[in-house]
Amino acid sequence: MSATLISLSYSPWSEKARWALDHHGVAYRRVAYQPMLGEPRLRWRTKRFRGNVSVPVLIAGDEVLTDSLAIAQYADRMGQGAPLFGHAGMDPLVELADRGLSAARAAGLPKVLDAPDALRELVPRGVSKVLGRGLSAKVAAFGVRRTMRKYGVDREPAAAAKALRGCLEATEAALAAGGGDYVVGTFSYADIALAQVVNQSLPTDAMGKLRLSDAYREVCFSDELAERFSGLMSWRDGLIAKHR
Ligand SMILES: N[C@@H](CCC(=O)N[C@@H](CS)C(=O)NCC(=O)O)C(=O)O
Repeated sequence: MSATLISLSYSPWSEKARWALDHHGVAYRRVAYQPMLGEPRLRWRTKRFRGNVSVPVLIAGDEVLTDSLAIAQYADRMGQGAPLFGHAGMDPLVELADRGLSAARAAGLPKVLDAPDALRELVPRGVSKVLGRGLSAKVAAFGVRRTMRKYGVDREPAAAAKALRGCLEATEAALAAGGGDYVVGTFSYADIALAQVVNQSLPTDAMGKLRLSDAYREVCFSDELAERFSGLMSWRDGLIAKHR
């Protein structure tokens, strides 16, 4: 029986897991997670009745993997493709990507709160039809505030924006040291993880299987950042074209 991946279509953490599984040709059934509404079922399936739960989650036989890194390592153990782990120098870069994604979330969510269209796009279509535009935005804002509390996100995003910029600079330096194509010289999970940071800070519509809404892209995209980090955007696009 194939594994089940519970994931969010627009989440970079979910995309890291999907990319690693797909790279290795590991078969899985995809179940869409709905924040808030899906939480009781997620708790039941993972048997985690206390504390925070998040996606992606992979259920493979008796194994329940509740973290994107653990799922990618599982894919490396089970799969057929070239190894994504075990390359010299990659661990600090995977950690850099973790910090970058947290910073991207902290920089992006407060902006989403001020963008009614981006908020409405978070509500499933069937639900927003029933609620109407105004109420949909209110319900989504409630969900976004809850996510901000859950992940300790401040309403003031300046520090996060600075941390995100630092992460992009460090990615650029790693890429130069790795020879320009891959951060450790060969395709690895560190590339997958750092490409998500680039996606979250400079989203375009060519992002492989990650589904960000148009309104969210508009909220997060910055021309100044795009000009400064155009090389990283080209790198991300090339990586997706070749490996996704
Ligand atoms: N450590 C986790 C973090 C995953 C994470 O932050 N997931 C968020 C992604 S948006 C999530 O589940 N959000 C929905 C929620 O918290 O309800 C991993 O790398 O898998």
